[in-house]
Amino acid sequence: MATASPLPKPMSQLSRAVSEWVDSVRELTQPDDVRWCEGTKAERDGLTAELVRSGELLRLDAKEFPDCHLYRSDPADVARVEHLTYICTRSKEDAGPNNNWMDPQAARAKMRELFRGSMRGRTLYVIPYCMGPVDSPLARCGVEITDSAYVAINMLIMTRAGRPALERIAREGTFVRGLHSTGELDPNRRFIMHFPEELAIESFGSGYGGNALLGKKCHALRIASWQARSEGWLAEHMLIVGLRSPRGETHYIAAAFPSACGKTNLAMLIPPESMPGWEVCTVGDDIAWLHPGPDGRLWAINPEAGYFGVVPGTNPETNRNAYNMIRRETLFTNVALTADNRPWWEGLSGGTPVTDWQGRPYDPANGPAAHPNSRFTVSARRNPSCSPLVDDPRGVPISAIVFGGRRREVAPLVYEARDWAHGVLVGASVASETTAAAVGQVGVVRRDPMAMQPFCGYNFADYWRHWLAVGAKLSRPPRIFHVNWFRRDSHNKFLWPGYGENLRVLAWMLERCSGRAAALDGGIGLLPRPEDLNTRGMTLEPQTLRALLAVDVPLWRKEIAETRAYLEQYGERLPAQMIEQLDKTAGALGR
Ligand code: GTP
Ligand code: SPV
Ligand code: MN
Repeated sequence: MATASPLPKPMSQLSRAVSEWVDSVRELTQPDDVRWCEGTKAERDGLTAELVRSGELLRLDAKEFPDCHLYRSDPADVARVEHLTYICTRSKEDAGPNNNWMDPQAARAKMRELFRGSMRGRTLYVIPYCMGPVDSPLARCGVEITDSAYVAINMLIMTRAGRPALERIAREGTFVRGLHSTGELDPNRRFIMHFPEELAIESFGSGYGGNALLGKKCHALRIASWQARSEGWLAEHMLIVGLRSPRGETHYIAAAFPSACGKTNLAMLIPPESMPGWEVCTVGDDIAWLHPGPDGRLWAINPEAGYFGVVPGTNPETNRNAYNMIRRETLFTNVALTADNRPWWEGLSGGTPVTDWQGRPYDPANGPAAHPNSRFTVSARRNPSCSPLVDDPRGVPISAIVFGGRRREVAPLVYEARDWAHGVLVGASVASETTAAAVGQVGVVRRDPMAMQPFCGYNFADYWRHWLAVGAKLSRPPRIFHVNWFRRDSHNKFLWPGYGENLRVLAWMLERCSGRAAALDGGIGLLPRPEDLNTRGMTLEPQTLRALLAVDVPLWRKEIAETRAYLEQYGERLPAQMIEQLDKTAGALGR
């Protein structure tokens, strides 16, 4: 006799801890309705259709951009707000000079008042999610509560969200609690608070990106970096890319560049035609969780399931795959429109913008047509070079770690650290020109250690100590490199073509990893000689390549003095090894 399969349990009954939390938030915020997200495609399509009906989403030209939509954010809510982002630990020193700090009790009280009644007239969405493959021991779960359907749709694309995540939470009993409300979008009533000791996030008054999609920077970096320290791993602002050389060797590289400095592009790199036989696969484009493995290597998973990428500059010439990826099933935020309802942004060669990102008739006097921090949200599966290993619960083994910044001078195209401890100093010394990814001035050089300045959930001094400790545990540590794709000449032109051509630099790194390539000691670290880089098929003047690989000693002495002054701010908590490594470099450059 056939037995009818039982109806699945309602989501609200799967985890008592989650339900009780939802009830308490409901009481505080007073929503009209509560909806638990199952994580199905039908659910996401339904939410999207609702937002199209309400006018919050605009359907784009179905012929050229099928299943693509445009969302326009509030014009004063277009990027991360670092000055309103806080780490709330019992001890202020645990947050460190690198973070804004608030006493946890004071912060909770302040946020309680903001959240009180904030969801009246709105729907509360409950989004259980898993950062990483749901069956991976390296993955971690969270639940975001939000009153924004736009945020819910983004989370459904960016994470493994829904019933399987909630089932894992019910089994494990722990999860990160992320509470979000858009409030009135008043910049004076906007705060992004983190309580790492309680695994909790409270975000109010913004609906944008890293401020509101709490699985991303808030959970997978700020809270996870705190968890990672106590559990012996690393949560980093890194892409993960796999490279198969013509010899048939596959290596994985993890690279940390500050926001809007080229992670997505490097993760999706297309080999130049003059480098036949190379294959590239993307594991992740923004965040990596790195664990020492039983084999003495470092293993990485990408905790995310989608890309929240910078739109301007994406085109068939810079990256054909990225351009094709966002021509279907993509949610655009703050791009411009052409007369035939196609999305438009700076850097596209065809099309003419008629409506700017704010929905006004386009007028160049108002600035760029698309916001410089306009973004696409798209499933990683849409990436033609997506690695089949994205769902592997073990992750991938990392051969090289790369740090980089956007520097018009000083930093050469590439150099290699002497060893792991020196590599930690190289990472800690990263400085980069600011970009539109965060509110504030663009183009000024600031310190951004490991590209984590906005994202490290605890004191950088403790973080570098932790990096040193993780390295000491690895019998086969990755080699560590530094790159700079953004060096410029006296006419302000980029010296290096970048994008796909960056493979030439990665290829040298892999030759170093295999012990086949030579390097010169340049004082700051090990550099390729011009002839060590494969430049076949490139039009690059020999003097340009020499300039790209030059170490300007007086400029570097100044850089080292600045790094020293920066590190000294961390006082007694700074590991002595950091200054020892700096002294070694200073000594090598001569005083
Ligand atoms: P976040 O999502 O903010 O973390 O940014 P990201 O690090 O992923 O940067 P992304 O790859 O989106 O690139 C940011 C901007 O830099 C885009 O406008 C790119 O077109 C440009 N860019 C990326 N790679 C290169 C490069 O190698 N050379 C040059 N000149 N520009 C690049
Ligand atoms: C970044 O700023 O590094 C991003 C975009 O990746 S956001 O999600 O806003 O953090
Ligand atoms: Mn990023």
